[in-house]
Amino acid sequence: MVSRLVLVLGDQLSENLSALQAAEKSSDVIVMAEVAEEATYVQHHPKKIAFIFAAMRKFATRLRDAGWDVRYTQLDDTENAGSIPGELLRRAEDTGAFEVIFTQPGEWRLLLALEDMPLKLTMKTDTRFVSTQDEFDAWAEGRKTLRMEYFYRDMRRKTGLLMDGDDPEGGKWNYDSENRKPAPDDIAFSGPMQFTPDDVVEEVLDLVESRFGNSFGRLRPFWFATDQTQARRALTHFIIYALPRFGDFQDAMMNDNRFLYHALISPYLNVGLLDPMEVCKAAEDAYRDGHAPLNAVEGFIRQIIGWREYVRGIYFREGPDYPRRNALNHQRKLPEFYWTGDTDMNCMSKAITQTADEAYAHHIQRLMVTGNFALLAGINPHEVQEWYLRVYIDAFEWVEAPNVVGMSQFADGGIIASKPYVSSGAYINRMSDYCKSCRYKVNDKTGKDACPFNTLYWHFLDRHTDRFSGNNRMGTIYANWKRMDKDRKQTILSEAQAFLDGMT
Ligand code: FAD
Ligand code: DLZ
Ligand code: SF4
Repeated sequence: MVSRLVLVLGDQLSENLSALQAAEKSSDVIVMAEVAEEATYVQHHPKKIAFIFAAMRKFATRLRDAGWDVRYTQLDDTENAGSIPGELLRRAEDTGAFEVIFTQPGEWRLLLALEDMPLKLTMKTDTRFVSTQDEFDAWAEGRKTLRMEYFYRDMRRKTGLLMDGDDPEGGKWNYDSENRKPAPDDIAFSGPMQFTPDDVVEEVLDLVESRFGNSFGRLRPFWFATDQTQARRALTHFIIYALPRFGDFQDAMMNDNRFLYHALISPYLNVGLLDPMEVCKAAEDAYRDGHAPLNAVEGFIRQIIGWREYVRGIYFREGPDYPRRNALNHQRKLPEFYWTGDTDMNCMSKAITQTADEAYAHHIQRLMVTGNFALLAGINPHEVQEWYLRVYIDAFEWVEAPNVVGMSQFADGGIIASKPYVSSGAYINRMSDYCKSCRYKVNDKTGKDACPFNTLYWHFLDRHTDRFSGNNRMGTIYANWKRMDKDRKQTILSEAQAFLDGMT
């Protein structure tokens, strides 16, 4: 007699998952299911669906090899109930189980659907994070502002990573000021480790092609790791060949190099093929062995035990309405070129085309190109949020929504960002070689060739004067705007408006 079902979701592919830890191999049954509802609640990039299905199938095999009874449903199985709750109910009927153990899912949507089920539910904390939600909430309680930097310092103390007794290694907590070098002439790193699809992956690719082939994005070539061994090899490859220069060029962007010195491990971390502490310890070892400098290793570790943990804390603290916030009341619809890359703005075209091909763009492309443009243009943040959730292989709402709604679009009213991440073309020109091959001229502030980021920048600041002119980090910018000649201001604003009006 089966006593309980144990749910393992597509982003819970870790042997140390709390639900598995709480289960009995001899009597419990694991439920894993490829379901239409998860594959279509947004129209994901085909690479993302393929990655998750392939990794799920391989993880199921691993669990079976370890002696678990796994009931796995493939997408095209005729009895597939189409949703996670539906599959649990079907398996409960088949097995006679009336209790489900599950680890807290990473999205409110699914958490609320599971809580609605007519079965006995035992939800376990997701222990694959450095911080618990209770810890985060306790840290946040009573603070006027929730700046990541202070949370990050607590995580350094908690983990002992890059600590020298009670002090930060090297005497400073944060080496970001050393990590802003512009795009170099060339890159010595040949990119992330790529894997040739095996039979399991090929079968999934055929399935995804037939069912989701018309979605935004290219399915093939597909080279991502789909199991823990491969993901660990990809991590080692990054640590050896890219980490030493990760810090220097973390914010740079290049026409002919899509990955620079980035790790491309977010999909592996987010579905559980890599553990955050394992990743950070590998990076710290590289520093202690003299292989990688402190600015690179600290910058890398901060992204993982700082930003990654912090955004998760914010997502669950703020509640299910967070992804729909719109503090700046931006209502413009997402322009069509976000789906085609068909725009004369070279930076946008490059970031979008790359996203379609790879289901990946690095942080600064997401924040300072596509995100910056959407914010300047006043695009509805919910449409922007859905776009990011659809197009990136690493997108799960707990990490995607705070980055988009909070950090990038300022739509949470400033919980995450102390000021909006907006810039004119000058920033993009400084950090990339995009402007050299653009039909617009980055140094033109007005006129038919002027870079649209230049006029839109002032248009944004002007229309949000009431909200931001008193922000002490934006005082100089507003003083410059105020000093500007009235006619020039008018020209800038009307050119920006004409650009917006011409956008479809
Ligand atoms: P690297 O640059 O090599 O960094 C190493 C790791 O640090 C990443 O793998 C990631 O796990 C972590 N990390 C870095 N920055 C962040 C961050 N801001 N928040 C959380 N973790 C971070 N990351 C996602 O995992 N999923 C998303 O859906 C996502 N959406 C984003 C949307 C916007 C608008 C922005 C600005 C950022 C978003 N990020 C997201 C954060 C970041 O861009 C990606 O984590 C990173 O680009 C992944 O590539 P990488 O592994 O090469 O990262
Ligand atoms: C993203 C995703 C997709 C595309 N498909 C599945 C699936 O078929 N089965 C599954 O268990 N999980 C899938 N996932 C991941 C879930 O959407 C994810 O677990 C929730 O959004 C919570 O983070
Ligand atoms: Fe982008 Fe403007 Fe540079 Fe063109 S000139 S690449 S639009 S920042």
